[in-house]
Amino acid sequence: RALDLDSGAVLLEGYALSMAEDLLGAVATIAETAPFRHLETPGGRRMSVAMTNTGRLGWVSDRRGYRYDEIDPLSDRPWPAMPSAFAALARSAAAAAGFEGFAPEACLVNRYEPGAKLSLHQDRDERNLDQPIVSVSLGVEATFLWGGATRADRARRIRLRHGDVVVWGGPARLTFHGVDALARSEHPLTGALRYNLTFRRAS
Ligand code: MD5
Ligand code: FE
Repeated sequence: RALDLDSGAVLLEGYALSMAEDLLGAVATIAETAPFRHLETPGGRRMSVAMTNTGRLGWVSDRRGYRYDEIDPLSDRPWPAMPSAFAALARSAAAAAGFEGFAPEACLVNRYEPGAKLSLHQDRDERNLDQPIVSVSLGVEATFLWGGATRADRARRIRLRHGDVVVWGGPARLTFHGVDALARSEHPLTGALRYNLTFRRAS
């Protein structure tokens, strides 16, 4: 089932369900090379969401700011290569939402433990804002905050469940958004954790 959330955003309910176990297995493999870590914000705060990346580019944050980097600062080596099944899933989901030819360079993997959240923000570190962002939710369900063009706009609350995929493109691309503190809950595949894969074209 495809649901138009707003101009540009399409929720594909359960789109990744049949692949979820394989995706989680691949995430575990990625984390052997590029472990999950709590990045520091430019303001010096530790993010409650733990992150890693796969693909040519990875998103990082530190005292110097936010950026995409080819090198994992923990290992000083390139990020682990993006599994072909990841790129294929992102490409087909984007096409299902009307974005043909999506070829992600970066997959940011977010890991939420109970209480972890993402404050309202815009994703604007990518050079090419014409390309959508594809996000895949796995494990414990979360409440997504879907705001407007300004931080002050009232946010809608959208439940994102295991296997859901959202394609954020067009006018939705710069919408303020966040994730509520994760409730303490259990999922058979991930225990208390939620994972989110976000596929991006960064350059
Ligand atoms: C998450 N991650 O659930 C979300 C999924 C992030 C982040 O927000 O920056 O890592 S991506 C949600 C998203 C991306 C781009 C645009 C919009 C939402 N939007 O217009 O609402 O961990
Ligand atoms: Fe974001």
